[in-house]
Parts: sequence; C-alpha cells; structure tokens
Amino acid sequence: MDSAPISALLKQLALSAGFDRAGVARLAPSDHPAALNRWLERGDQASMEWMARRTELRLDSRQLFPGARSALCVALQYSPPADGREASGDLWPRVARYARGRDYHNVMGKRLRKLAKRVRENFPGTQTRIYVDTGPVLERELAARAGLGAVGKNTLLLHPEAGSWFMLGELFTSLELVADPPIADLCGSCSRCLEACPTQALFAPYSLDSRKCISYWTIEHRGPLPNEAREQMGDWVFGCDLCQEACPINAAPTLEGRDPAFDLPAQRGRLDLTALLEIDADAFAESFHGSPMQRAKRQGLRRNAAVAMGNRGDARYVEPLVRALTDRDPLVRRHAAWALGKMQSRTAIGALESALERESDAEVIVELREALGLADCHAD
Ligand code: B12
Ligand code: SF4
Ligand code: SF4
Repeated sequence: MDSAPISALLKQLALSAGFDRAGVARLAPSDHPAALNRWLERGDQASMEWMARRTELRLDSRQLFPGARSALCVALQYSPPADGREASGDLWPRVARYARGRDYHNVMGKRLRKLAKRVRENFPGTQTRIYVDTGPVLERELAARAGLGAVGKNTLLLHPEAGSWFMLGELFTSLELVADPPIADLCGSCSRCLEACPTQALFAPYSLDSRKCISYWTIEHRGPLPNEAREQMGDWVFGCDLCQEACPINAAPTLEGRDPAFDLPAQRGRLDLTALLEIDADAFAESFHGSPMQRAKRQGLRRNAAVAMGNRGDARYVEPLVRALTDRDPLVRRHAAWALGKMQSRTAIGALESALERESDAEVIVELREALGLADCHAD
C-alpha cells in the first residue's frame, strides 16, 4: 500500500475516533525557531519553566523517538453554544469557553489512545506516540503544517470555517504519510485581536508575553497576584477569551459543532462567584471533578474570585468579602482585602479596620493597610 491511501485511512480513523478534523504533517525542523528562542530569551514564558526545557525536541519533532516520521494532527471543537445558554449567572461568562466542561486532556487523550490502537492494529509494527498539550511539541506550528488552520496574529490556530474554538492533539507515527497542504494566512491587514487585548500581552503580531496575559495569571500563576495584574484581570476567573471573541473569523463560523464533553455540567453551572470564594475542599473536589479548572487549584480559583468581585465593585459582594477576611488562608484574606479596598463603602472600610486590629500575618497586614490607604510603600 503506498502512502496516500494510508494517510487517507488514518484521517478517517481519526474522525471515527471522535475528532472534528485531522491532517498530516511530515516531521521536519521548525520553520520558526527564532520565534520560540526569542520568546524564551525575553522571559515571555513567565513562571512556566517547563517551556524552556527540551527545546531541541520542540524545534524538531523527529527527535521525539527513533523512527518518528509523521504526525497525524487532530482538532476537537469547543465552540460556544449558539443560544448562549451557558452565559448566565455571574461566574460562567468569565470562565474561558474551553474550560467549562470536561478536561480536554482527558477527552482527547482517551480518543487518541483508541486511535493509536486502531493504527497499530491496521499496521502491525508501527510505532505511535500521542500528545495533548502533554509534551515538548509546538502543537500550533505542527497543526498548521498539517493544514488544520493558519496561525493568527493572536498566536492561535485559526480555521477559515471553524474559527479558533478548537483544541489540538497529535499522534506521532513511524509511518511515512503524505502531508496535507497548509492553509494560507487568514489575517491580512486585520489587527482586532491586538486591539482587544486589554493588557497588551499581544505586544506585536504573533507574539504573546505571558507575564501580561490574563490566561496565564488566572490559570498558571501561583501565589499572590501583582496589583497591576489584579486591575487588568477584570472579572475573568479562569482563562481569557477576549482575543478570540474579537476575531471576525470567529464571529460567524460556517462549520458549526461542539463536542458535548465541553458542555457545562448542571451542578457546576449552579456555582456563582460567592460560592466559589467560599468553596470548601470537599465541594471543590465534587464540583470540579474532571474539570480543567482544577489546574488553578482551589486556592487559585478562590483568589481569582475575590479579584473578580473587587473589579466588579458590586455591593452584593461586600458581605462575602468581609467573611473572607477571616478565612484560614492568608492568600484569600489578602485578595479579599484588596477587593474591599476597591469597594470603599462604609461597611467595607469598617471591616478592613477591624481586620487590621486582629490580623497577625505580615503580608495580609500590608494589604489591609494599602486597602485603607495607610500604606506608604507597595507590597509587590
Ligand atoms: C504555554 C501555552 C500557553 C501560555 C502562552 C501562550 C502562547 N501564545 O505561547 C498561556 C498560559 C498564556 C496560554 C494561553 C492560552 N492558551 Co495555551 N498553550 C500553551 C502551550 C502549552 C505551548 C505554547 C507555546 O509553545 N508557546 C511558545 C510560542 C513561541 O509558540 P507559538 O505561539 O505556538 O508560536 C509558534 C508558531 O505558531 C510559529 N509562529 C510564530 N510566529 C509566526 C508567524 C507566522 C506568520 C506563522 C505562520 C507562524 C509563526 O512560531 C512559534 C514557534 O514555532 C500550548 C500547547 C502546546 N504544547 O503547543 C497551549 C495551546 C497553545 N493553548 C491553547 C489555548 C486554547 C489557550 C487559550 C485560548 C486558553 C484560554 N481561553 O485562556 C489561551 C490563548 C492565549 C493566546 N492568545 O495564545 C491551545 C490553542 C488551540 C488553538 N486553536 O490554537 C493549545 C494549542 C493547547 C491545545 N492542545 O489545544 N497558553
Ligand atoms: S488571552 Fe486575554 S490577556 Fe491573553 S492575549 Fe488574549 S486577550 Fe490578551
Ligand atoms: S482578529 Fe484579525 S488579526 Fe487577529 S487572529 Fe483574527 S483575523 Fe487575525
């Protein structure tokens, strides 16, 4: 059997395994090594140190295992539901759309394992290896080579009919497959995503500084958030979709479709910002079982909820924030103090003053003093 029918069969197997699109890339060194090297030199990876490891593999997937020849790249759509029914309550509009249902690592990993098994059954002796954001792979560049889309100026992979609301995965194989043709640039003179980014994290086309990205702050960053990030996060609690929402190609995708795995489960959908701020360990484990939001951990989500409340400035958040000033976790107390400082109501100020009298944690004391306008130097 020559490679063209084998390639066609593998793509068919990928669709049968539950993926929306599949394409083939031949393995070769990256066409944009300078982009990754500059990104790392500038420190744009922020605290994601793992991004600076195994760069040689990222830049040349042939080295992933001896005999690696081709990649079958797959896409799974998580497009928002057309009726917008999920965007209700005060929490879910501000959780990135990919993260409302099941964790794509699990959903796609399971399907990729099934696919790899089918490939090995059809072609005994073939080596396979699968990834879903789980290894040193430049997934977007690889998928662009496989014809699954073109890299947009917001750095996301963009498909002319499906937009950018999809996740990526790969099956690497020792089979010599026929590459699919790449898709030409889709951005042209547009720059709406750069203009829509509230933090200038997209400081130039195709360039993202994670140190300024809301997605990074809310998902990856551990510990206290710097004051500038708190202000810029707005009310995002997990991830950020602004540079995708601004994209005209996402406005009217002609290829509809959304895997039900990405639907928001009813029980999780009932959580609001107050419930998230006050969630205990058992309720967290139950509500976020199998969710990608577990990555931020309970502590990170509670921290983010406090910041979102402060930025919304809604008086109904004063009470839960006042309760959070007595929370066992000093990180939550710190961010609650900051949020109450933004409210500046009489109740908020009174609660901050009482908290200052009883607080023993030095860092929380600094936050309380700042919130009351008593601090003479900055805590960050
Ligand atoms: C680290 C990371 C992040 C970081 C940094 C993001 C970034 N832009 O690098 C943070 C935490 C900020 C992040 C955020 C998000 N992420 Co993320 N992230 C990754 C991860 C793990 C690595 C990305 C990486 O290698 N960055 C380093 C830079 C240098 O690489 P790059 O931007 O991909 O650029 C390469 C090429 O695109 C090319 N290139 C560069 N310039 C040019 C110019 C032209 C003209 C061309 C053609 C190519 C080109 O050169 C580079 C080197 O080859 C990938 C998974 C993976 N292993 O690839 C997911 C991944 C990119 N993330 C994903 C998603 C969904 C998101 C979010 C949308 C989540 C959210 N809603 O909050 C946001 C989007 C933010 C954004 N605008 O990118 C998806 C993207 C799917 C898609 N359709 O593109 C991925 C692929 C995960 C997956 N398996 O699906 N992410
Ligand atoms: S995810 Fe948000 S903060 Fe990050 S680059 Fe896009 S718009 Fe900017
Ligand atoms: S908003 Fe415009 S520039 Fe940005 S990715 Fe979409 S088409 Fe490209």
